[in-house]
Amino acid sequence: MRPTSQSVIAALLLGTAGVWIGLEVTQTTLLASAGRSLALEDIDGDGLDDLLEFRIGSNPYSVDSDADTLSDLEEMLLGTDPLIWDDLSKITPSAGLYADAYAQADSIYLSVNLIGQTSAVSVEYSMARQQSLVTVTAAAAQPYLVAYSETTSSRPGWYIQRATYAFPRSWFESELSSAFAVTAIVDGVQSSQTRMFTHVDHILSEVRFPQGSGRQGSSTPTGGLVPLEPSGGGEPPYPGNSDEVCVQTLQPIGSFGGGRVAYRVSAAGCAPMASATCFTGCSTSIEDVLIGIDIIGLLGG
Ligand SMILES: [Ca+2]
Ligand SMILES: [Ca+2]
Repeated sequence: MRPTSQSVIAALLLGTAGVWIGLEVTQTTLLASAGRSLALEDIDGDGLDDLLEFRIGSNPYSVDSDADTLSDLEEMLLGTDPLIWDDLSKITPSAGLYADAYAQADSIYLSVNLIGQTSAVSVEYSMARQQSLVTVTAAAAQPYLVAYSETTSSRPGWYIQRATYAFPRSWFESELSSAFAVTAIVDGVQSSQTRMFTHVDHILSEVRFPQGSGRQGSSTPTGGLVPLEPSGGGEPPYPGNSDEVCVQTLQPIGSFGGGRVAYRVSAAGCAPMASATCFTGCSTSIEDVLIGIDIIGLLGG
């Protein structure tokens, strides 16, 4: 697997006149059934939490949403789309990393998934906030580990490791923008993924890339805004019932200290994610300025 690197855009919306503005967002609080927390639940047992399946649009009741024999989790690890049938003969096995995040109640859950031919991996976690960058080993992050599993892949000789961490939501609610990076060495190859958070109209949101899966790798600075805590009812939604989003094309226009980078919104809309609900005000965010944290740059990547 090639090492991956991507633009990191976590941010705020800043009006062109220097006045902070926010997109109008209508969000329904996630209502868990009585005594039941959706976080960490995995109804179909495919290794993707129900809320994570909600985030990527896969079917939380099906191990293999597109019935191509690759599980939804393996598709995320291989970089294929869990909603599009793949010809397995054209897929080259490779080591991989997939990291994602969502919020529920007082926690931000970070899901880290690795696939490789050996179970020996090296993982580091980094968190950037407005004024700080902290990098720790997996061992140091242990106090926040809430779930861990090792399973065999459907492909003989390959192994999947999953770790889920719960961090205090207050760490992120108190920051105007923040970012996570997960760096792993699997089968001797380094790869990294980032998740980027911001507040939109006081709602903690994530800057995600089109396709809803969060899979990146392109240097094209195109991002979308999604509430970090999925909207919807108390039950995991069916495919197609996606979050509210605002897909934006961002042009870098300047850098500041602490890894902060300013981007101009040159285009905005929801056409790339037709199944999603567009943020109110998305189309009028053109010419807004976002301030992101380039965590990969801070890490010297
Ligand atoms: Ca699942
Ligand atoms: Ca599949």
